[in-house]
Amino acid sequence: MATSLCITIICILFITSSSAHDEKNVTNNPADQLVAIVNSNRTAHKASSLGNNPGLACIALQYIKAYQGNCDDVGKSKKPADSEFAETFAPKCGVESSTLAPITGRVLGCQSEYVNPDKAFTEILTMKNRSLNIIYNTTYTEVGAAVSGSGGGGPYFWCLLFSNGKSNSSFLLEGGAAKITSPGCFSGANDDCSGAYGWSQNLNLMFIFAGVFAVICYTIGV
Ligand SMILES: *[C@@H]1O[C@H](CO)[C@@H](O)[C@H](O)[C@H]1NC(C)=O
Ligand SMILES: *[C@@H]1O[C@H](CO)[C@@H](O)[C@H](O)[C@H]1NC(C)=O
Ligand SMILES: *[C@@H]1O[C@H](CO)[C@@H](O)[C@H](O)[C@H]1NC(C)=O
Ligand SMILES: *[C@@H]1O[C@H](CO)[C@@H](O)[C@H](O)[C@H]1NC(C)=O
Ligand SMILES: CC(=O)N[C@H]1CO[C@H](CO)[C@@H](O)[C@@H]1O
Repeated sequence: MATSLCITIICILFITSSSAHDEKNVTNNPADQLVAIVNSNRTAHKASSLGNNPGLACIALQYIKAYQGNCDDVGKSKKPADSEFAETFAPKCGVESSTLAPITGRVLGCQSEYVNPDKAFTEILTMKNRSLNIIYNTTYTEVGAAVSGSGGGGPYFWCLLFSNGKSNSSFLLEGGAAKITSPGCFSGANDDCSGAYGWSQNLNLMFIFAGVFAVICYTIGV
């Protein structure tokens, strides 16, 4: 009895640790993973694959921050005004104002628990059919994605911004790199980012706990 329980736990441990490893290998950034999911779903729906623009993605992170961690405000009339993109979000990122292009699509989702980018896409961002219509719109050329917990934990916001600006010449960053405005991750910047801050620590804690459990098991079982 104790032995089979032990084997089950070891199996679970093995599966969890190997899937966690896979996740790290993709690009180590949930915002980049989300862009990859969006592009694969777009091409499956005969829409083009979009450029992953770090300037636009950094603006997406500022967009999230404008909600100040209030999940309940998502989908209500409290959404930031269009003028804030140019007046507040772009300067915070160091996006050159002369390179701003129209933001023609935005999708925002929020949930109290951290989920992986696949789940975020299917459960949070595409829950409403209206969001899918936005994501599959054929007029875009670029996308920027961001994910953020409001400092040290949930709720977790996921944001996609779309634009029809010219690739490689819109949302350009002063000095070529976005100002890092943690907590949070944004896509296109080639940086490792452990997603919503606090999540990886929880995962590690879980491993330590499971490890202790396995040792106890071992002592009882054999
Ligand atoms: C999006 O793509 C993923 C993987 O490519 C797939 O599992 C999922 O069903 C797709 N979702 C939609 C809404 O097409
Ligand atoms: C796609 O987006 C453009 C720009 O926002 C909009 O004018 C157009 O109606 C959208 N198309 C669809 C099919 O939703
Ligand atoms: C969303 O679209 C699918 C098929 O396109 C339809 O079956 C479903 O009822 C729609 N859901 C809502 C909430 O409109
Ligand atoms: C943008 O830059 C990338 C890499 O520098 C290049 O591969 C791509 O062709 C460029 N796209 C356009 C539209 O100029
Ligand atoms: C960035 C990184 O570590 N990429 C690796 C992911 O895993 C594949 C094969 O499993 C390697 O070929 C990559 O180098």
